[in-house]
Amino acid sequence: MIRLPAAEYEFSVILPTRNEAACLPEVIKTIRQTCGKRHYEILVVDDDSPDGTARVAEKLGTRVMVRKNKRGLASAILDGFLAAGSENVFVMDADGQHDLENFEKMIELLCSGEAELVIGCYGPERARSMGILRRGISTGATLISWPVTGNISDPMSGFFGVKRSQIIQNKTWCLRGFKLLPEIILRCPNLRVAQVQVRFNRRAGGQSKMNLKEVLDYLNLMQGLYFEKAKMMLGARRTGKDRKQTNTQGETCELES
Ligand SMILES: Nc1nc2c(ncn2[C@@H]2O[C@H](COP(=O)(O)OP(=O)(O)OP(=O)(O)O)[C@@H](O)[C@H]2O)c(=O)[nH]1
Ligand SMILES: [Mg+2]
Repeated sequence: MIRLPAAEYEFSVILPTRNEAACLPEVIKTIRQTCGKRHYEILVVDDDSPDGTARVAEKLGTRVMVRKNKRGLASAILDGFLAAGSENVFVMDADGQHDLENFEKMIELLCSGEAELVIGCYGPERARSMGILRRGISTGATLISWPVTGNISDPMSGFFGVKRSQIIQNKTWCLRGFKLLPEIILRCPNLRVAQVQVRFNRRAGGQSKMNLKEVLDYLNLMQGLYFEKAKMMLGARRTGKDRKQTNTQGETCELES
């Protein structure tokens, strides 16, 4: 993977995609309208979507990373961080659900250094936009994460910005399932955090990728993070170059340095 110097842009926007060809043009147009003449990049991290998402992204003139042999939202985001050409990196969904009304504010907070982690927190309209089952899953997932994520109001958010160096310097990630933010909050505990309310729109097209497997992966991830949190609280965190942290299936993922 080619890694650009992390200071090339004021900020990077990572859009993880799996079959989002229908939504991507509008999402990219909105980002461009919102960001105006700022010096930034959009990086689409696509898991070889059969609907031609990568081709659409290329036509729109964004950077595109196609992952042929890998799948998974959390790992796609991590690969985006590795490839990003800025220290200030934002992640958002490519389905139009994240309203960019307050994105400018999030950019200012992260780029000025006032915050090192900026989280777009959804308002009550998100719950109203979901069916009962999806709402139950979302509420349950948030409740389960709180022992790990503390007083963050929306640790399940897929819209956030964080200093790239904080992610890169942490060598080990569970990378299971759909959600990366709870793991960032746990593994980077000393960040200055800002929470910004964002509106939540209906999906602009395509289909949600949330399914039973993602729910089970999430439970597996949380089990691993609980274990990690307990170790941290007991002060038993191992240190050193060869440190490895395992999830409940004994898997590890180590970032290249
Ligand atoms: N690269 C990559 N992107 C993914 C994968 N799964 C989901 N995504 C993308 O991640 C973003 C969020 O996925 P969604 O299916 O909208 O999930 P969600 O917003 O949490 O769930 P809904 O509220 O039901 O839409 C979208 O841009 C997806 O295309 C994956 O396995 N790989
Ligand atoms: Mg979505």
